[in-house]
Amino acid sequence: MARLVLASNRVPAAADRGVKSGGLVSALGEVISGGLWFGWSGQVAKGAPTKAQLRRARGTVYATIDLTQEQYDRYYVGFANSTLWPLLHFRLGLMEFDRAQYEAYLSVNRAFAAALAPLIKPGDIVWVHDYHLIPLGGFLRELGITNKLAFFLHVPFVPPSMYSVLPKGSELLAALCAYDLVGVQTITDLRNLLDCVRELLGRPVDDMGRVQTNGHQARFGAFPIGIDSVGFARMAEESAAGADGKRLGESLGRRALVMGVDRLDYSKGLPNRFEGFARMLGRWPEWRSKVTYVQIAARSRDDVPQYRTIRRELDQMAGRINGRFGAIDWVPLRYLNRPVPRGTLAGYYRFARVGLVTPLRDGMNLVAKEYVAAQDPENPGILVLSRFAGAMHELGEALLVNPYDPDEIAEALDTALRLPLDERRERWRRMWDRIREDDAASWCRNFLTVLAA
Ligand code: ADQ
Repeated sequence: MARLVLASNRVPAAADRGVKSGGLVSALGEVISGGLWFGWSGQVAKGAPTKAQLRRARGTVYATIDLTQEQYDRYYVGFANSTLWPLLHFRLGLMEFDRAQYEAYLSVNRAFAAALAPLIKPGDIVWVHDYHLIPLGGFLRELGITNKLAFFLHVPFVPPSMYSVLPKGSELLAALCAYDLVGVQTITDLRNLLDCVRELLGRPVDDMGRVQTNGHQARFGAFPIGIDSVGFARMAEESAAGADGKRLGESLGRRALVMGVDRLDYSKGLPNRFEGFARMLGRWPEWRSKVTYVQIAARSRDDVPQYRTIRRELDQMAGRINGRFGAIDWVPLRYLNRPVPRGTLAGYYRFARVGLVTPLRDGMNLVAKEYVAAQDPENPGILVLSRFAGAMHELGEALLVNPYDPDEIAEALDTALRLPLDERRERWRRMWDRIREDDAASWCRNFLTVLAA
């Protein structure tokens, strides 16, 4: 089998290498063994080295490169996270554009291509991940790389009416066409992206999602990412029975647990979720002292101003909700800004009567799948899920909500808490069958099979 070369903005930290950790690492952990993983080291250095640093761990070579402060500010904080991230999450009001940041984005991608090209061997398959690295494939081609090149976008894609506001947006679309295969999460994202290719690049797309440019053919497809469902289920069962689970269980007493787990990001819809919980306690006072909501929101992208703003907003909301509804022996909302080890999280999910996942927009949302995987088949909890998470396509038996409407969230919470056991089992079984079948390994296999075809 051909060697796999992965490129992503961040390469898993040394502590995570080889062990199953979050999202991408867990999805790709199996296929990357024996391969090479290239990306930013996570370090900011005085002068950026032009050669990647190589380290080997458990049969995989990790090749990393530092960024300078200016590259970090303009490429990562700037164009990637202040232009592309808000745009692709339908948040035009938060999108900023600065030509110098775009130039830096291109030049970092060019530098990455120059550092990666010498590491690519004939026959390798190169698989680039996410919005930070859209132009990488085109720059590799310019350096004479003729290997199979693929790209996967983890975030949503917007329709042409929205995408067209992005200055230089057509250049990025054209850059996508340099790959042999471009994958997105859902058929909605695929339709949006192909509409952009048609309307903004003026290129025809055939019914297999293929686009021809100067003799090169790029294929576009939807490949919904999965999790290691069986592994996660096992971890949840063990962890719920262990010390962490016991501690949570004792602290809850007989109260039902509503659980949310996210990166602290404005796309995750946390203020509306807090408000939805508060309205539920306001409209159905019988739930007071009977339900505890635990929200774990690990700090993320602290250098982007909007992330600091939302953190302040949530701190204040949590204080207000607890001040208004709390009792001497009951804290309604427990709000933690820390990452929590995966095993511990899995156990917490299993305790939760309700998994509350209400992003305003999300490419997929793996937390929704993890919550389902973690449930006890005999007494499963119920997922409350945003209609605008990619996971909605596979998890239609969840209670689906419009995350922009806190009252709808409140109503769904009340319904979820009252749902009888046989209905919870029925809904859970269907979702579980689907995510067990469409897991991380099959996602990788499908993608690589289409690429090879
Ligand atoms: P994210 O936006 O990071 O991913 P998500 O899909 O939910 O969102 O994945 C987050 C991962 O981090 C999950 O595995 C979760 O368990 C873990 N995590 C979240 N908060 C945590 C915390 N406080 N402590 C520990 N772990 C935590 C991007 C896209 C998504 C897409 C994924 C994968 O934005 O839409 O689903 O990539 O393609």
